[in-house]
Amino acid sequence: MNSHITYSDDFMIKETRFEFDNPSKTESLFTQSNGYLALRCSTEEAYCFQKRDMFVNGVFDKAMDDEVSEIANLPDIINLELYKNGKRICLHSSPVLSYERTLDISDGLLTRKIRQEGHSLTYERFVSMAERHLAAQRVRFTGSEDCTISIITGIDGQETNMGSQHFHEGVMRFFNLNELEMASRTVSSGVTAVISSSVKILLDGKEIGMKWAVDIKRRAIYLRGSIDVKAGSELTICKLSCIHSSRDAEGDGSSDDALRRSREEREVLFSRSFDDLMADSSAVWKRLWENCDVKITGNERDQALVRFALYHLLIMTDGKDDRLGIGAKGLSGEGYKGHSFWDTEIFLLPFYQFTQPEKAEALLSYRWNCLESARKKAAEHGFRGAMFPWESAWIDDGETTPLWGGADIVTGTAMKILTGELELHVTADIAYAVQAYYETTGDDTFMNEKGYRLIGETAMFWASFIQWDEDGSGHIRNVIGPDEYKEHVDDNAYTNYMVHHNLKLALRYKDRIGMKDFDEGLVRKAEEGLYLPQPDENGIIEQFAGYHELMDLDLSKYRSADVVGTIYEDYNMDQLRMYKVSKQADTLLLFILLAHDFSPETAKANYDYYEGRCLHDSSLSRGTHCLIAERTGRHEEAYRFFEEGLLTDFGSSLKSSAEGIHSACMGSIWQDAVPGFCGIEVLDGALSVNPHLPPSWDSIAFRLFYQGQRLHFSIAKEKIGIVNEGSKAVRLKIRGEEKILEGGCEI
Ligand code: IFM
Repeated sequence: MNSHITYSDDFMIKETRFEFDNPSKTESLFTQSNGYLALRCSTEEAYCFQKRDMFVNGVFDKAMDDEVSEIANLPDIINLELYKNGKRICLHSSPVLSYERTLDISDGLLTRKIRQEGHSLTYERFVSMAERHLAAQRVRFTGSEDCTISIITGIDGQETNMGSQHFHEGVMRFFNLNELEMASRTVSSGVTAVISSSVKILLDGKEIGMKWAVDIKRRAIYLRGSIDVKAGSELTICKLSCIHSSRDAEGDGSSDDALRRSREEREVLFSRSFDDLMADSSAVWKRLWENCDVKITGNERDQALVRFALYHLLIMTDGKDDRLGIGAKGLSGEGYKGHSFWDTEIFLLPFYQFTQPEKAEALLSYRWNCLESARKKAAEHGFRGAMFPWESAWIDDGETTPLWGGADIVTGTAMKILTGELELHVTADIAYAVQAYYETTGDDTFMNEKGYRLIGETAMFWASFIQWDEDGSGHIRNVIGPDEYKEHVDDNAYTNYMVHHNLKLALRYKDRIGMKDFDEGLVRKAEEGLYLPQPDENGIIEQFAGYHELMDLDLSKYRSADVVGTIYEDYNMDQLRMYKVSKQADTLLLFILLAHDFSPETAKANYDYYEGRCLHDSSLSRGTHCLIAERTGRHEEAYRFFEEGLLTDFGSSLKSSAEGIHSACMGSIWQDAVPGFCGIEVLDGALSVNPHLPPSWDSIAFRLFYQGQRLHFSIAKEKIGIVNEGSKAVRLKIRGEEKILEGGCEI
């Protein structure tokens, strides 16, 4: 367990000491966001190695021609430096008597309390859940002697994305001598961000007029002022900031409009108090937790870390703008450049469709809004239908996978990243997710407007992509499956089965697809002829054609390493192709996603065969292994994978989350705890429940939406209680037994 970040089951995550050499882990884990605006948890006063990031979801930009579109790091608003009698206050300035930084994940309030020789400080901060453009900070200082406190705080546009500057110099100005404004445009996407901050000073709770000086520098505007503070008096600095962009869904797209909205809204917001704004935000948080909380009794650690995952799931999207996906790191860091992957459809959507179906709908609609660009990608490659990008940013950015990655140990150059070209299964994953969403929600409106068409467009892509052999069999060649340690493979089992599912869905819905160029004949040929690798005499489904001929490798050294990807220190991608070693769950995913197409014996045999050959070098791996171990009766192993998943971000490694938390892993934690250990799935038009709780859990309680009805579950070892809080009946299957639960009733 991590030594400097602790948890408790009352929604508190605490940092007990500041990690000067590695501040980034806390910055990521303690990220605050409302799904639109996000702040990494950097401190007000600057230290080395910090990665200050502020993001507005959807503000993507390409800094240079040879780079890809990425989420742009906005000018920093957090900075707030204090000087006591001319000496800068920081954790080095006088002995620290006590320190703690807490994130209250029930309402997103961050508090840092420092007692130092000569004074004490309390820093508070939140990103409002009620006002999506607002971030608020408050600092309270009390000294043991009379002193003069000088304050420097402002908007600093000198921040970059690891060196790439996404913003022009912009226009900076101030109003009323305590309100700053910076409006700047991204260099290639031309999005204007308007950032404004207002600073108020209070002495012993009473607002005082402060004589500020304003500094305008290169890409930065600051307020500077000093005040005398008597011993024992409390000085409060309250900084409210508003961030708007010309990409905001509610705007008209122009810079002028962003500026106008910013000025209008902040006039109201800046007149309100920190506490008042916080109360509104807390009320929204309360409603979110009501639907999404998972209460576990018997195991304090699991309770706290499941909630920690829920916190991140609640802040990575607000579902209010269907032009936005979820980044692989949410909005908690620059890792993966804010891009969306299949992580959303396979690892995150189950959580949203069961707890906040409107967010799931918005996420699938994001793919819908990317449809034109996906059709373009297919056409450019000579195919039909829609070919979705492996990495996706803004809706018309198209494929955004970078071309170069880490070091190639053999060639001495950077590794070429081929996923953007070859990892195609995302297109079938999207179709899968559309159907899963439909089965859970029964949302006909979405299906009629977007869902059927998405299934048809994706199926058309595959039907045109499949290669035909003389014997009439169809093949999917030269791809990368989920296991990214294997490039240029043919007939990857995961891809082929998911494509087959996509084709089957398209045929099932053929009359509703509403797509002019849907070619039923071609889709049928593909569905009938696509090669599906079958279990061999040992029950094993070959991961791809030729996998069985590969050599085994002793993986113990890599499997026990503290960090992922250490195999790259010994092998490059060409060499990895020769070995039975996988980065993450690949074939095994089939026994979760298409579980009922395979026998339990096949699932077991494949789990035994592939798990030992997997390095779990992706955070997407353990959650899947937990689910399959659970389903195949390996309960202890399932729980071990669950624990490892819980610790992916929260564990002791200081580096693992430096560039952001792992969003898919957060989704997996929920999937393991709820669908996994409670055995929940939609089966033959009913919600099936078949729990097997880990030995250390006494009970679990949570809410789910199914077919538009909110259900409350309370499950103990031998007891399953379900209340239908909705008004319509739902079909359930409890431990295999069918039951109809009327609205307002319980069992
Ligand atoms: O989508 C994943 C992929 O499966 C493994 N590498 C990281 C990506 C983003 O999480």
